[in-house]
Amino acid sequence: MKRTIITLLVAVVACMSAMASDSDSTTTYKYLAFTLSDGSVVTFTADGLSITYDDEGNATVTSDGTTTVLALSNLTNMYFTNNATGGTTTYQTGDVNGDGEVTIADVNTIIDIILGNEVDDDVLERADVNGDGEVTIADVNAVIDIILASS
Ligand SMILES: [Ca+2]
Ligand SMILES: [Ca+2]
Repeated sequence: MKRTIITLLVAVVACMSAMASDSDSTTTYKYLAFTLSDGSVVTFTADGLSITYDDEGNATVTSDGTTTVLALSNLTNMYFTNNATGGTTTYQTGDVNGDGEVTIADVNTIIDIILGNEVDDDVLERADVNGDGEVTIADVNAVIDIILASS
């Protein structure tokens, strides 16, 4: 059990430092989510979050004035998310930059990628609008089609 606790602690520290080093970018996660062994997900507001571990194998999570005790043996996964109910945030097709709407800015983001500019992996994933596995001018056209269809 000690090994599990240490592994979890390392994971938390790694996530926290990833968040800290990310502070210059627009990626800030709002929630920390735990997947329990029954497949359900519990989320906690990441702001002001504190997690402590005790000798009985429990993690006590304090967030937003609420304290929740979770058995470590019941946890199967932990990740940061912007979705209050856990899981990955879903974006509408063509919203490459993830700002909630499909606009010319998404076209520009795809063109940037085609020109070789580095972007986050999730942006790169969404940039393949037509889902053929690569980011090309065809994806630019796909986004333009979406913009034209909605206007
Ligand atoms: Ca967008
Ligand atoms: Ca594509």
